[in-house]
Amino acid sequence: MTNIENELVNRILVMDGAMGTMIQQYKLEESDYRGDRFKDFHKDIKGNNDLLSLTRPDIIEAIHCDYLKAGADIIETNTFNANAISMADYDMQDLVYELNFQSAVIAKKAALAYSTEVNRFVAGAVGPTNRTASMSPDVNDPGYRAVTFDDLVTAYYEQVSGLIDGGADIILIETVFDTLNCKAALFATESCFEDKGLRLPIMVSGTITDASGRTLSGQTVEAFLNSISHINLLSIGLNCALGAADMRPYIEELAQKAPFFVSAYPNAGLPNQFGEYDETPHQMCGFVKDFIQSGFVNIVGGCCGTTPDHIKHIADAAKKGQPRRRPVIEPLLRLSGLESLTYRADSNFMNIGERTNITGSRKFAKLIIGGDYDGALAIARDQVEGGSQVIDVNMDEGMLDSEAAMVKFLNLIGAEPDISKLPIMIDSSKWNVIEAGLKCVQGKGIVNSISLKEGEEAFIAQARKVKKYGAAVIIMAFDEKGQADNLERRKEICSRAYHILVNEVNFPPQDIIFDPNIFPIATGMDEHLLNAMDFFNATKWIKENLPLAKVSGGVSNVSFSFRGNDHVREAIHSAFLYHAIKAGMDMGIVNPGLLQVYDDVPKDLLELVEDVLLNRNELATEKLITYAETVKGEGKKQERDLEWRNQALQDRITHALVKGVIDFIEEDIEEARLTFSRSLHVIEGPLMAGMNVVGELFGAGKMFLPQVVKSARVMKKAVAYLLPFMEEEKTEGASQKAGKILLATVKGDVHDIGKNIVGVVLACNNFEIIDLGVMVSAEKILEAAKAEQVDIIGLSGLITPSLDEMVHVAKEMERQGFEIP
Ligand code: B12
Repeated sequence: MTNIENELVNRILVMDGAMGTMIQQYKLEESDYRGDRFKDFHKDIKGNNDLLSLTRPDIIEAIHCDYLKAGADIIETNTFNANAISMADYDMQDLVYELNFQSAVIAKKAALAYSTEVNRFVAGAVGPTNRTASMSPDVNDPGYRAVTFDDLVTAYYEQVSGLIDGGADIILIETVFDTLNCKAALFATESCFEDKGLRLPIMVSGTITDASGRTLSGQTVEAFLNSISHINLLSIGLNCALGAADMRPYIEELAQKAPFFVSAYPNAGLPNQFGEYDETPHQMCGFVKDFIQSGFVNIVGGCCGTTPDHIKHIADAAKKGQPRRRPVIEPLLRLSGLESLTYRADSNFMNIGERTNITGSRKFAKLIIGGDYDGALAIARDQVEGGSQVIDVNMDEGMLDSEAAMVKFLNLIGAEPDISKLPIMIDSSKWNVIEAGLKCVQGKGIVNSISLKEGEEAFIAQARKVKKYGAAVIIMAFDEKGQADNLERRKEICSRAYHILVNEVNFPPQDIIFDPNIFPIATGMDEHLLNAMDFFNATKWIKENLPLAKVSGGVSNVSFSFRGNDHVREAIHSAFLYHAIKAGMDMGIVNPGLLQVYDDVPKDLLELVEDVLLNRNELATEKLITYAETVKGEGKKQERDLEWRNQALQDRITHALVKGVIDFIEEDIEEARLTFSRSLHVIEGPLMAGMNVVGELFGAGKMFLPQVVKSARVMKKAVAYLLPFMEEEKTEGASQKAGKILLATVKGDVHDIGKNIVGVVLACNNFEIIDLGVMVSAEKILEAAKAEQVDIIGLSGLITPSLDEMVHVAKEMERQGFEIP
């Protein structure tokens, strides 16, 4: 443990307060900024506060000393804007190294002078620059970027180099409003450490810009955390924008989820209409004390508007408090786009959308080659709406500058929040395309793929880079001798790659995903007889022997021999996935349009398919091919097969839900309605029964998310149909309002069918319903509950983490003194 880590285990450390507002008090003029050295400089430089480290070091040192006297343990260098990109505004980019070096020297001198009783530390402050790498400043050109990842890395490298050489103890990347800028700063800092042969602790502090609870570039707090957790940070936290009061829920979230120490240095409240901060030291300290008492923080301090007096109050509170204990965080695969995606054991199979893969989708290829990026984006959006949880992007096409196409498409996706909320899988067989893609995504995505094909050296170099950019990785079972085509080779290569990654590269094992090669079945060649079985067994072996590693694969490949025969292909995909998931397959690149519900595959076809997959009899391939001849091209026709319309009512409703067939649901629901005394009973009876079948199939790996999305649509249509009848059946005589109920599906959960039904039923019983929708944070729920003065709060949520979220809401209710149920 480093010196500062030791201190943080034992006590809460205090950061200093604002530099800018302190400088303002000196009422400096242009001549002060210029000093002797820049008296003839060709541009106005008043306001370039970082320059004062060269022209008025006395003032900067005095401010540091004021904060140290007030009790700051960590002081920040006067270098917030001392990078080539921001300094270009003053035409002073050539001074960057010197500015950082001198600022660190000044701060270090002050810190040492005050390190008599306790250690004081210097944090080299690295600001966000004045440009954003993941957003376009031009509304007419959303794919444009005013700064690239590489520009930022160059600028940050120079800055960090000066800070280290000048004696900074910590590198502090702060006021992060765009996580891609932050990732570039982390990349540069790591490179600088490598080149100098040393390591300093790194602190990162983001900023939540408004009530949306997101960064300026649109990430939630957890997505931000996931995006930068590839670096072993000293601390993560928040500063600036919000005052302490509004920062609370986000600091609380970091306190629960971050494996690092947590810092908070808010502004002195929100600015008034003159842009000044009014929160007194006493008021601000009240909020900070609450952070401390709640066990949220390890480092506290102040940002805009805070003064040595604020810091003195905060330091007094910190002395009396206990530091937050870092929680043990379960090693799960944690990805992010604008939102986070955590893969848990009970997450079921993870679907990776394959339609934005130029090698797999002719339609997408045509659009990209024809330059129709809007059309290509529409395909990506379709994937999201269809239930994909990760979007695979592949631009490997001979006719194309794949690197440029990857960058352009990812930048365009970045401007579409409804798509970029998901993590991205950057898919290419060319390393340069992968690396170009990694420089465009602010979230934590997945690289698909690297392998031992070109030997260990290249593999290690690429894996190190993937880790440094902060992505999970798919490893193809491929080595110097070729692609693994039997069980033993799959085991040998995956095991070798795993041990290199974990032991030499220090790659987090939960971020390693193997693709043990899905090869076509029923090719007619003897050496392919075990293609599916070898994949299943390899999957099982990987899950049992390579701890925390995951298994993925490109599913469409398995049915390659039956191109043009969608009926058979759909059956093969469903049966293959059923067995692969049972063996432990975690995720796959799938075309939801070519998937059937396992239990719905005609029994004769299923048997033939499984005979081939499981290599159960010698004539299996021949039989399947013969069968295939009889049903050629029938894939889509199946849906129009209306045989099921002759079944009993419950079976028809279940069929419609399981198959996602929306066309007849109103007709069937009407029939059901006439047989029940109340419309609600149709929901509670046949519809719930149908949904339970969906749930069972989904849980057993026989149905997949894109199909469940369709089921949900059918269910919603059925409920919507019943709604007017339910209103008509309102409890008679109860004309008075029965009370006001707030309903919400908790943060992190999208399930709302049940909640909506509850809302309808209650409304029909004369309750007034305030429905806040899905993914609603505790703060929003309680804010609305207060504003609306509701009588009851009703929460919904169906996934395991929602239980914790509900507990959290209940605790917040207690803390805020709610007395309603
Ligand atoms: C439909 C569905 C979806 C749809 C949701 C669409 C929508 N707009 O709601 C989609 C496809 C989006 C979906 C996504 C996922 N799902 Co889902 N989903 C289901 C499914 C099949 C049915 C849920 C449903 O609507 N049932 C019908 C309604 C009417 O019943 P209900 O919700 O239980 O509501 C009743 C009561 O609970 C109660 N109630 C509900 N809310 C409230 C509120 C109040 C105040 C009160 C008093 C009562 C009440 O009254 C309702 C009426 O009786 C269930 C399986 C199941 N059997 O529950 C899985 C299920 C809930 N999903 C599951 C999973 C894993 C997921 C995903 C994580 C999958 C993934 N790999 O990404 C994602 C989660 C995304 C997220 N962040 O939330 C798992 C959860 C496992 C777990 N323990 O965590 C389940 C159990 C499936 C399974 N067997 O594995 N899912």
